[in-house]
Amino acid sequence: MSGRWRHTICRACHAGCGVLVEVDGGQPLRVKGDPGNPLYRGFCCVKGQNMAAVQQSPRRLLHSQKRMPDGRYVDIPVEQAMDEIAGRLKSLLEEHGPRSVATYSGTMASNAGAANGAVTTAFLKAIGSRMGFNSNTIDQPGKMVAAMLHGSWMAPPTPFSEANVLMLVGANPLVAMSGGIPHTNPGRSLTDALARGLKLLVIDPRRSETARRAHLHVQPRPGEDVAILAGMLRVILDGELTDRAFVDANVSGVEALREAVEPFAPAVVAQRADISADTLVELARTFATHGPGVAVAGTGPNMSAHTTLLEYLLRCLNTLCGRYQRAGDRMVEPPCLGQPQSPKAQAMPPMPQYAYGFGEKIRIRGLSNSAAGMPTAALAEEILLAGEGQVRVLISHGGNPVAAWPDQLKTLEAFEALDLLVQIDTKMSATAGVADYVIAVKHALEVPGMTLGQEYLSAYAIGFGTTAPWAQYTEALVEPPEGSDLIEDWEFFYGLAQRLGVQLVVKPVSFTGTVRVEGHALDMIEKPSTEDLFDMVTKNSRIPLDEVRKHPAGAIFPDPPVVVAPKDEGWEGRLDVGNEVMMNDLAEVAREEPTDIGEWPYRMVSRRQMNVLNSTGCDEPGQQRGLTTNPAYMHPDDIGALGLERGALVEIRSARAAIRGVIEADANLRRGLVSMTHSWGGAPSRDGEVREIGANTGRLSAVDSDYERYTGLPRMSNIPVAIRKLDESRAMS
Ligand SMILES: Nc1nc2c(c(=O)[nH]1)N[C@H]1C(S)=C(S)[C@@H](COP(=O)(O)OP(=O)(O)OC[C@H]3O[C@@H](n4cnc5c(=O)[nH]c(N)nc54)[C@H](O)[C@@H]3O)O[C@H]1N2
Ligand SMILES: Nc1nc2c(c(=O)[nH]1)N[C@H]1C(S)=C(S)[C@@H](COP(=O)(O)OP(=O)(O)OC[C@H]3O[C@@H](n4cnc5c(=O)[nH]c(N)nc54)[C@H](O)[C@@H]3O)O[C@H]1N2
Ligand code: SF4
Ligand SMILES: [Mo]
Repeated sequence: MSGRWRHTICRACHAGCGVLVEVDGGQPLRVKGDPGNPLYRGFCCVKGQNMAAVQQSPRRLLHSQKRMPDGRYVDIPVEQAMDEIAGRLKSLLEEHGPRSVATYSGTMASNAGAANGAVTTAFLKAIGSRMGFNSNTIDQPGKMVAAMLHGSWMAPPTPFSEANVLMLVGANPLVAMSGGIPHTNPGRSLTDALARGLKLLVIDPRRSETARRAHLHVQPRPGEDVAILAGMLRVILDGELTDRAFVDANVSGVEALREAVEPFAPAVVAQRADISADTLVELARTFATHGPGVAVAGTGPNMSAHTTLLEYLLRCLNTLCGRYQRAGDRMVEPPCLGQPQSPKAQAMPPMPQYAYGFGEKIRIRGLSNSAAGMPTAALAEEILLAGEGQVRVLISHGGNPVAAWPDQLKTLEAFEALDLLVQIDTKMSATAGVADYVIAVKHALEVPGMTLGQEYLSAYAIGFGTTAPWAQYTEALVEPPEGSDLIEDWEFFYGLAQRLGVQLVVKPVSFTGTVRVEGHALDMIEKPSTEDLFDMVTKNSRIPLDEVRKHPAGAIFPDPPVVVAPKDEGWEGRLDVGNEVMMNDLAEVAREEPTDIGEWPYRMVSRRQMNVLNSTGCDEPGQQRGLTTNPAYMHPDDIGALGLERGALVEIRSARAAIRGVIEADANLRRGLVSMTHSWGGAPSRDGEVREIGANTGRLSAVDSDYERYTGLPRMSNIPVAIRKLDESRAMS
């Protein structure tokens, strides 16, 4: 390796690949995979490869921006911006109280800086606001809520490296680096696993990149996943295919579940989901009898209504089949930079009081905090509703609400009504374009990084994470561009706290919540460094950060090993597969009538693409590969039946709103669908530029009419739509 190549962590998505970057004269030239990396094994996707270009992108913000009364944005020194914002915050806090100030942390908040989350949390606490929102509740919030209703096994689920069967419900880890297959080079991981005999089952209305490698790919109607899982559970219970010993010792509620899945006979489910009854039985039998292994769901089915019920039934499936590590098993991915864990082969019983309806209430549709966090999908309405408690200030960082939140028109209306909108970003994103201030921040290569956030993935949900205790630290490798005036997200919150005269206390990160950790009061006069913060959030970690710092290429830290302890003497905790609220919801689903297609003959379904991360990268030529829009993919026969052709301009209309789309063919789709990536495009005023900037599918969702009652998550996939050809010459004017 030439001296110019340096090891670093890619921070262009959550996967944290260990990569190599060529640095010359203080500038990054190229980024590539690290063939010597034992876990990522040379992997680096197009987003990672483009990191050097993004660092030098002409579209990058090098100075913070202030919006002038005429709508123009002008450069403003960041210290002055913080003075002005703190001044306005102070008077708003005095007049309206802490609840009037909300923060929103998006995907890049944690991807880009490992200390950002802890400081944002500390800031809210210091000013006394509980209005911290993040992207979790517009993602797969049912995962956390279901865990509280079902209970959690206090040791990990079956690790991927030991799985004989894997079932993916609407997840596409080969592209998303998300659940199901380790995010550490998923392609290679899957190839190896298939070679050792893993059976892969995929349920997805699209023959996704991952589905193409499955033994059994079921291509149902979208939105019928709850019925499919209930049908599988019925087959498993009827056939006595459960792990009897495990269930007898650790599970309650089996009879209630048996009764609740009764209406989901294979023939009934087959009819609803438009699959064959034999296939459903095969799915269930294969999953139950080819263990160990796990079942995992992704965003598609979570966003197609019933996120909590879906995730609850998935937990029931894994639990009835006993898909957890047992006493004496070695934990494959114990935390390194996170707090130590002591896994035990026993059930943490349900805590329904912490599932939903607790903590901070919002004034919208009876929603409140949940195990997944505050309901982001209702924040726009909370901003719009006048009266005591109204949110008047939003500080958004590492996220892009105008592009990513469901119901774009509502979001825009709300942001218009805010007293103050601050967007912390690297670019003039869709949200930056409507903000009062845009705080310009450093690029990942200009700041230190560490893999603490990646460790969270295995704690996030069953089937996430990787196969080894991996940790890496990287220093800042290049200086910010000359003449720029940039900070990090956390420095903005620190700067405000300083000016408001409040004390910040930062806590080490614990993923289980079972470890009590002491906070660290920051010096509010001498600003700490990012390195200082890294030390604070990793204090008492299983592997000291200083040890990890000695291995710039990253390393696996197996010692000391962490082994699952036996059940405590007299422990009585049980996992519950018969939660009453969930069983009632299931009964409701059983009673659902097939929806009348009426004026909405197609269904809009979500998908992700490798070259962009949500809205990040859509505008980067190095990632676009010539495709500057997010096409509206349809089955070729549907395109023909509509009298359209590839490249045609269409209007896609839901009951809520309409967007424009550019038609593209995809024979991997079921008929009757439009499959599009989210977070492209701009506000309605830019609809004419659909071929240049894409279209915003979020606009098709309605946050207030079709949403889940526990988390507020609206329908963001499987949205009924109509499609109509547009006259190009008129549409573009
Ligand atoms: N219709 C539909 N809507 C969806 C989804 C869907 O599948 N369908 N998916 C949902 C999901 S799962 C999620 S998680 C959300 C995502 O929601 P968000 O996290 O709100 O959206 P992103 O597009 O990821 O926002 C990233 C922002 O960070 C900025 N950025 C890039 N690099 C940096 C950096 O280094 N520092 C900082 N501070 N900012 C940076 C980008 O310019 C961009 O503005 O979207 C949701 N919306
Ligand atoms: N390259 C890249 N990676 C990403 C992201 C990105 O934007 N780009 N985003 C990141 C984020 S924020 C997240 S949350 C994860 C998400 O990771 P995943 O959940 O794996 O997301 P997708 O790749 O969109 O896969 C969702 C699949 O669900 C299918 N689907 C849609 N509707 C339904 C339905 O009703 N039922 C079923 N069974 N399937 C359905 C879609 O066809 C699609 O194949 O990915 C992360 N990784
Ligand atoms: S998957 Fe791509 S973007 Fe994500 S960390 Fe790895 S190289 Fe970077
Ligand atoms: Mo997400």
